Amino acid sequence: MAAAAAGPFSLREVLDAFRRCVTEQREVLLEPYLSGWRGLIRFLQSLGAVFSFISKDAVSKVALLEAHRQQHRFVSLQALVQHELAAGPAALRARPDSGCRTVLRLHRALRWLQLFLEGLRSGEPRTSVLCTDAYNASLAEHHPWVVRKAATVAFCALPSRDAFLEIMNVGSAEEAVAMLGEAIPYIGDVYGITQELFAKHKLLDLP
Ligand code: 1PZ
Repeated sequence: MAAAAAGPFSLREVLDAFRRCVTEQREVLLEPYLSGWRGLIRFLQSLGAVFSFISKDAVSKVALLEAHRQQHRFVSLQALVQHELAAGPAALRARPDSGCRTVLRLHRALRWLQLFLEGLRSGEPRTSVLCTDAYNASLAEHHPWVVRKAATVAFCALPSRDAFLEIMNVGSAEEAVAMLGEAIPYIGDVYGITQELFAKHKLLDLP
């Protein structure tokens, strides 16, 4: 962990974290989940100040979840959900700082990521188009107009596909694309398990 943080950042760390997330019992482990998010945030921060309103929100959500994880010693997402549901669904809905509503925001963003990475892999050179399409198919419906507007403006500042593959820092463009092919199913798996868990407990619309 410390060694990885000392070297130059590579998006491979994010792949490794999401790979470690899912257990044989199909539980989502919180420690690698939050590590994966920290890696994504560092990557986002390296893209420049235009994205800082996005990374700031992600940073605060990861910090809240990390505090919950440490306070209650949650190992898995399932344990967190179980714990918060024990107070009753009404109490959970009334809490603006619950782990569940916070995970739900990151969960929706993970769907964006999955779609965006699939697009990047497909070869479409216009990253802003890929990003906008992925956003409109995932997060946009959950955001008010002003956030959608700001996000769409920021997307125009995205580097080109080639530059993007390069700053991922996993080698040549071919190697970067191969890594995406490897990473997408892991991210999809985490997304799918979380979606099922939240649907089962009727948590997909937590305010
Ligand atoms: C590579 C380009 C990055 C584009 C990232 C695409 C996502 C755009 C999201 C715009 C979010 C704007 C900031 C604040 C949003 C919050 O209002 C919402 C709802 O939270 P609430 O207000 O209910 O507490 N936050 C979110 O939806 C979570 C957004 C997390 C975005 C993380 C993106 C990580 C990107 C990794 C890049 C490799």
